Amino acid sequence: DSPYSVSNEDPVVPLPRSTDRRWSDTSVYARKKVLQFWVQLPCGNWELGKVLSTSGEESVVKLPEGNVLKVMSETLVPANPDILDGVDDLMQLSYLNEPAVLYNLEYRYNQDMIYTKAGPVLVAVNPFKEVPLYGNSNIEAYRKRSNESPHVYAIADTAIREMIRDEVNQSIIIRYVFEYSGESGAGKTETAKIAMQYLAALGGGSGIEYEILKTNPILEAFGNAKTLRNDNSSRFGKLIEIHFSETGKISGAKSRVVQCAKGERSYHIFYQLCAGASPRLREKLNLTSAEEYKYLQQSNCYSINGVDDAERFQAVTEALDIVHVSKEDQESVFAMLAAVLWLGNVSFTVIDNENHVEPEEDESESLHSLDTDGLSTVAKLIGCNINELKLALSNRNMKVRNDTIIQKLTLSQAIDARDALAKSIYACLFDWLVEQINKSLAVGKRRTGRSISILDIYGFESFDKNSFEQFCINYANERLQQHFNRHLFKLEQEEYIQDGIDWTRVDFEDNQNCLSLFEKKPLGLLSLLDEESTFPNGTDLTLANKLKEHLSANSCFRGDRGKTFTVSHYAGEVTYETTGFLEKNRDLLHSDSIKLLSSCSCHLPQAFASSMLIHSEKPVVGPLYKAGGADSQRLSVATKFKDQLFQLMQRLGNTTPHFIRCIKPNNVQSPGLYEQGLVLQQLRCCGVLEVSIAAKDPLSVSVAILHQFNILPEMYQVGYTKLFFRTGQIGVLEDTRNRTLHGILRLQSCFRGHQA
Ligand code: AOV
Ligand code: MG
Repeated sequence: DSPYSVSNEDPVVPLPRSTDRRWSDTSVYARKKVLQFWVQLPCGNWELGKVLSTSGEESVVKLPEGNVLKVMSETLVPANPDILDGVDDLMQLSYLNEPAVLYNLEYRYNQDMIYTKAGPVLVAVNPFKEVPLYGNSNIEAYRKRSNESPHVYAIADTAIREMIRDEVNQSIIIRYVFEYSGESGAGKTETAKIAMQYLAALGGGSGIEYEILKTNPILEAFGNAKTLRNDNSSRFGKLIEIHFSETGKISGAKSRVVQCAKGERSYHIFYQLCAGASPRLREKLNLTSAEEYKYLQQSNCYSINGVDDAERFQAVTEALDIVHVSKEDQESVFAMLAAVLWLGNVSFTVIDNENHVEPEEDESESLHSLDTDGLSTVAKLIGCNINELKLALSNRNMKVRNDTIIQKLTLSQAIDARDALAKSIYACLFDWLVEQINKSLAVGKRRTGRSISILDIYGFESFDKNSFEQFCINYANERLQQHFNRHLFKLEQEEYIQDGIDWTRVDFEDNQNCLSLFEKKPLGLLSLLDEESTFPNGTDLTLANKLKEHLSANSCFRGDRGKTFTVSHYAGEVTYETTGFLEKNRDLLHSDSIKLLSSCSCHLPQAFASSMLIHSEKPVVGPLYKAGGADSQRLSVATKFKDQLFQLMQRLGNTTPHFIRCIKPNNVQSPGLYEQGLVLQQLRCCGVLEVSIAAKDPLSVSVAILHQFNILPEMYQVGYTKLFFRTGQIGVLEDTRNRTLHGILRLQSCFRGHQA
């Protein structure tokens, strides 16, 4: 049902735009016996065709269904011989072009071979179904190296071996390329778990590996949410570091999370708590069903297909037991969750002061709360005085010169204050949990061994409207991309130098310019944002104008109309709107709310309050906060994010990286559906194609091969397009080739026998 129909008698002449990387001279390929070509149909898909005849600049091509069409010869792209169908490594393809890569990945995907190498990078195409590639017998096969097809296990295995051999820490960096329209669901988190599974199986025996695997259900319950695109979408980035003792046993682990609030989401744990809490806990927390809570009503979806929330809740509490979070602490955690839910139900009404005359009041309106039921429950759960809670949600202490004045909040300010408090409690709770897990898995003082880190983090994002969150995420990805580029660049260089090949450097795109745009001080995006955030009169518009005024000289920056500006990221252009930037960067939580938390009788809110202030990392003299003055002691959100990112990059900087790129073959989470256009878009953005194609200068590769087979340099000379051999050398090469091919065939038949 191609949108494109041609009759056999009357060849249509579609003339697709010519691009580079295509060939121009059919006769060259005729001599090379290229029989098949890729033809791009107007819909964008590629099809294999045979050239029937060529005249002038045009060729007549026959498609598989028998359709015949006439095309410009220069638009034809050579296809690989059938024998190369489905090779393990894209680098083995004779013709490494976009349709060849697409076809190879699809060919493998259709046979459940979801992993393929692209040189040093592992490409993983999400199968959206169970594939028989995992579990103990497969782990064993990779451990023994009896299975060498590309796999996350193979990557993890290489990481372990290199860690031991080189005594260097390793990292496995899992990323998706570019999210255009929402949550990715490309398979990063699953891939990270598969890698952990392998490491745990190999480094087993100390007992701690079980604990490490149990951190997954906890972090997912508290950090993941169901979204339109992914039933288990991660709302945080994670680096888990697994430590090994000198004897190769796992000795501990540490997780670092990078969080950038992605709006109000309903995390799994809320539904699990509502569905799975025991009657006693329900009563204690005054819990009702998920449908009763405003925060959970927003998505209007209370269950996930095939998931039993009550069962999951039991699994989470068991996992918490295993990582040594005491039952008491677990109850405190659940109390915080209930407090967040009940906060969402606190509502406000505006009352007219003319009817309620209060002498000191000079404003015409003031707020009145509210649903006292919710309020008193929240106060009870966090252990504070109900009146203080009321005040924190409806007033703000402001410091003006040496006086403190009390300002009444407007209705929308009060709603913001309430939501900010709920978000902060949740964010602190998540950080607190990570800290508890880390304590439980701590390596202790005998930290003599090495580690392997696994990074599972969101990729570039570009939505219809891009705000502060995308700004932070894309900045992080720009940094990771540089890490990736530089590593591959180094690998390439090393390989050629090792082979003694005088290699004119292939210039890898460097994104330093874009990073400088973000990081330069004082005139970079982050500095200017922070500066504007400290001005009380700063607005989204003044911020936008300021950026345009100072940054237009950078070629990665473009000032657009009004509040928008565009950044040329590595993966493409993204247009940001400064609406909400300042508020989000200042962090809406007011000192009154922090003060409230620190006054609570429960230990968790107290701990949250002090963690918020200590984060300022400035020497704090005197009381931790002064009324109205605390904001100045807290870091901006962007700066905090940047600090977290730098810590993370520092960890990664000292490791040998291994890269896995997750590819999403369709947008509907369906098995067996491979959309060429979508896959190609991802391959193009992530640099896999560039890396492979750049590395494949045929002449250098040929010379490298000769070197590998010990053909001495005096036995040949290198011309511009050909190698010239001394007499007799070709025979030697042919022999070598026959021997090698035989070896490979033997191996392949062994392997097939093994599989059957
Ligand atoms: P993500 O981490 O990349 O998305 P996930 O790892 O959560 O994506 O994968 C999404 C879904 O794809 C999973 O829930 C599985 O159903 C399926 N899946 C992924 N990998 C595999 C695999 N190897 N085998 C079987 N099914 C798989 V996000 O965190 O949303 O960016 O935000
Ligand atoms: Mg994920």
